[in-house]
Amino acid sequence: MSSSALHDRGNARVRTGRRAALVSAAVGTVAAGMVLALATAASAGTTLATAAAEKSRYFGTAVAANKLSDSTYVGILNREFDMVTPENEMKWDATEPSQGQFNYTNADRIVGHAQTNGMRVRGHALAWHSQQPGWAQNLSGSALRAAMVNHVTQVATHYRGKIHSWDVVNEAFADGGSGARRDSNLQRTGNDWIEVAFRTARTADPGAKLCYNDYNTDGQNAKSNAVYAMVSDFKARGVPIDCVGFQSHFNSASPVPADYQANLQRFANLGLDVQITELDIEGSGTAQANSFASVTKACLAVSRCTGISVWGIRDTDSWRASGTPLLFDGNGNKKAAYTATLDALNGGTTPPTSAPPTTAPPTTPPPGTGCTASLSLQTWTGGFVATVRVTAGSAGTNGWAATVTLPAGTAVTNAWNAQNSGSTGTVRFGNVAYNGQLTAGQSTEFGFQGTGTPPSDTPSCTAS
Ligand code: 9MR
Repeated sequence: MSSSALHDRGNARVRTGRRAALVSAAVGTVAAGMVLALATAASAGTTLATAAAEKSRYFGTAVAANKLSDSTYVGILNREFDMVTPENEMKWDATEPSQGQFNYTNADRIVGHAQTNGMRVRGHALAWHSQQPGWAQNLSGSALRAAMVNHVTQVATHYRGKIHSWDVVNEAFADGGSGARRDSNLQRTGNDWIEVAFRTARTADPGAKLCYNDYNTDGQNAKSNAVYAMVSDFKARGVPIDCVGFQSHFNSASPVPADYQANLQRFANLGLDVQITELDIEGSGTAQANSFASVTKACLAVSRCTGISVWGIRDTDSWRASGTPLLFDGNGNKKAAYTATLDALNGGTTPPTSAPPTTAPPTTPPPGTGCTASLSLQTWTGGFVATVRVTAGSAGTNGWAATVTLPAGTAVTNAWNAQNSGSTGTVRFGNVAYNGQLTAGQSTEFGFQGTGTPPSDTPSCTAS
């Protein structure tokens, strides 16, 4: 595949999503003349990840390695999310505390947890003025430039094949009306430091989408205009950039801008993906819920807005816990903001979960034996990403497995929304907890990344 085709591979991604929600309605008239309607939304998502997947998007969260031993935290993480961003563990100070000495212990724990549970990973962040180790803070000029290039190469190579998207450069523009680059030791190495970081990351991991990520760029303003100009220039000159991340940290002094969707759209129109990368909104109750809903709807309205990540799970996990800016309270209970976000993902109001008393309960389809699978590919020299669409037969599924035959020399490096057995030869991908049950005709997608020659045969599918 040509490099321009690779850079545009987001266009080729399967975006058909699942079929629109299958809604069966039973209308009954009771003696009192009251009409009751029962709606069972067979394919409305009941978690953030499944609801987002219905719209061919991911729903992610920042994760802290030291919370992976907290069972409440992990329970919510595994149930609700299909993308994780290490909150601090992949930053320069964490991964290269001494020059040339790399430590991946905590980041590897998060990546391992994601892989075990069928989630993907947003890498954060390769080059940033903040959270640099002391030795890098004391470097300048060509020594710092060389250290930055080596850091990007080493970290992106370590995680090659395991990262959905990398925040290659974070927060490189100044706040306020100047539209200037932020002054930093990296900026003082020369204005080309950003494109050098992107080219270096592409070489190290050609399968990852490469993002520029920033805050206060969520509406049209001097800062986002400056980022827009840089991205336009990169696209024009062929600098490898695939996505722009909008952090979306909001509070009463900095609310969701009225032109949020328009701003996402103008970046998408440059021919790259946009992602909401660090969403949190201080507040409570209905006002907070409405803001989360509007952000979610804005992403769904922009076809190249490929996913939303919140910046933590419970309010108490937040970097600004006092603002209670997240979707779960400190006890792990769903807040109004959660329900509003889920409803927005489902494109309306969540249907009732229990039937009115005069109507028959929804029936669970009996276990069936049929499903089919289809394969679509994005390829580059030496590697590929495969998307497999599993569709249930007339009996529906309680679980499924798709089997893919790989050419000799080909290996799976990472899978999401499925768990693989083996990585070479004949590889079986089984459903994960949240996507095994499909109603008749319903589809779900999983993916995997591999090195070598992509598979060419249609996967086989078995249902249980
Ligand atoms: O949430 C992160 C917090 O734990 C760290 O102390 C802080 C240090 O800079 O970084 C926080 O995450 C930031 C992210 O990496 C980049 N965008 C802003 C986030 C909130 O400050």
